[in-house]
Amino acid sequence: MKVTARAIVGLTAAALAATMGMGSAQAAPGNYHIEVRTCNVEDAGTDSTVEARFNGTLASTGWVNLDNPGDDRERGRTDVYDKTFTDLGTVTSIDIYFANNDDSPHWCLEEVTVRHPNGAVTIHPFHNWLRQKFPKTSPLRLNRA
Ligand SMILES: [Ca+2]
Ligand SMILES: [Ca+2]
Ligand SMILES: [Ca+2]
Repeated sequence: MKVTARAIVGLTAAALAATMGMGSAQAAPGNYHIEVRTCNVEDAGTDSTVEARFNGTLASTGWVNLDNPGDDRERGRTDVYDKTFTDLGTVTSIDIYFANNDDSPHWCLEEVTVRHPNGAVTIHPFHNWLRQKFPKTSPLRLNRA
């Protein structure tokens, strides 16, 4: 009975993959929609340099500079970054490089969310302060909720 049920699940997944035109080949690069929320408390914002590395079940990105035109990471704001990555699978963690430099460096980070090309969303909460440098050799790791 168990074996039968498992076989049906397997078939369904294969049928779904075929329907979506994916097959067994690696999916093409796609858009990852990243939202970075800064807490709404005094001095939460920062002008520090922030880079991120996205680790998925299939691959990791390199370091990605999170810097839009204008002032990123201000108090109570959500910064949106659209990046094209090869298929990462499901993003399981995000590594944060934080320089702790420039104006009002200490940063209160609420969470980071990632919407995958297939529409799935992963949430990476922190709800805490970054008050020190996190170098690339020892970054802050945000696991998936
Ligand atoms: Ca800023
Ligand atoms: Ca900027
Ligand atoms: Ca600050």
